Amino acid sequence: MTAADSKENPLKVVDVASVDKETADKVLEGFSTQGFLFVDGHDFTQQEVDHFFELSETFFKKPLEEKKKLAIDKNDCGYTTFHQENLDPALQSKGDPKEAFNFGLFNFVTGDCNKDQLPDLFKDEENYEFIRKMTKKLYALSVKILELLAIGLKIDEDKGGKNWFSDRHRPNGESITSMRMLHYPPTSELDAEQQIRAGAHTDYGSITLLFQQKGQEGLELLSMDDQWRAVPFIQSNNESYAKEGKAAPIIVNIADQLSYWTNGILKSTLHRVRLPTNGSDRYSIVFFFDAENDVRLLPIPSPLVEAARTEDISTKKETDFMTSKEYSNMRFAATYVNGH
Ligand SMILES: O=C(O)CCC(=O)C(=O)O
Ligand SMILES: [Fe+2]
Repeated sequence: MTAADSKENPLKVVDVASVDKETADKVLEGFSTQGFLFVDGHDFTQQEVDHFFELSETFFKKPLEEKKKLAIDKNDCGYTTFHQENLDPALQSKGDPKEAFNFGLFNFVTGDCNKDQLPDLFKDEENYEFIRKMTKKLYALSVKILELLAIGLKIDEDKGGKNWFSDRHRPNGESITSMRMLHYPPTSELDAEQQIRAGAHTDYGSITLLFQQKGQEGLELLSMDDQWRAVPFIQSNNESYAKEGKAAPIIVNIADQLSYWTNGILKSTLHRVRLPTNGSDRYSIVFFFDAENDVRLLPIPSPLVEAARTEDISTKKETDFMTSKEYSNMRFAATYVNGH
């Protein structure tokens, strides 16, 4: 058995129900070591998560031709089909055997997104209302995590304190934040050799939130001892959460821009999706949260981040620092065409 086949959970579980120093320290500890955490004490119910996945399955079961009509556009919204993306071109010559639907152009005040490009299924009044609700909850949880990080990094109160990051991820700001439904069909329907379903990669933006379902695991990360480890589906340690109908803990990871911005204190960890041959379908839902496009990646007023700086910035002007948009353009150019 390799490390990747172990069912043991390699990640810490942190309950973020309250935003305080103790929680912030735990969040910082997890993100500055493995770069991934299970977040519990969130606001999602199991019913909501199940319904979200039902909508995703209903969409992906539609005929390929119908889905292809919604092909991904310049805003990174829409459908990408099998082998269209390649997260690890060095190892995966054919591209990833997966399909995806991206939502974007969000306004998190209203929860609205790129409605014009959505399939009728998601435009349906009730379904659209539901998607808006989920979008707002994803934003709220992401902001909470950024607040905890700002507290953990000891950002000065008079420099913005716990709001330092969230002020740069405002609900109606323009950003490339996207929400993505993913489908990995069983390998028997594709090339039986292709066990790697999303090649090894790191995400681009600030943080990523990910839902995977029980019995459909497959996410693996490169652990601190350089071994691939599976991230299992876990239930909450807090029994009252299940009684209240809360969903299981959610996977959250740090992405490249936030790692870069914090001088590497927060770790952006390589991960991939590997599925057994002849297994079942896998569906996952991912929220890639990014800073506003125009935000400059200026030095973060944190003693911890300052202490980790290796470059002399004393002669740098404000405009010498990249904007969030410039950073992501640089990353997109370095890898592949669409997606995170
Ligand atoms: O499907 C998953 O579990 C992970 C997908 C992923 O890492 C990504 O799309 O960036
Ligand atoms: Fe990823």
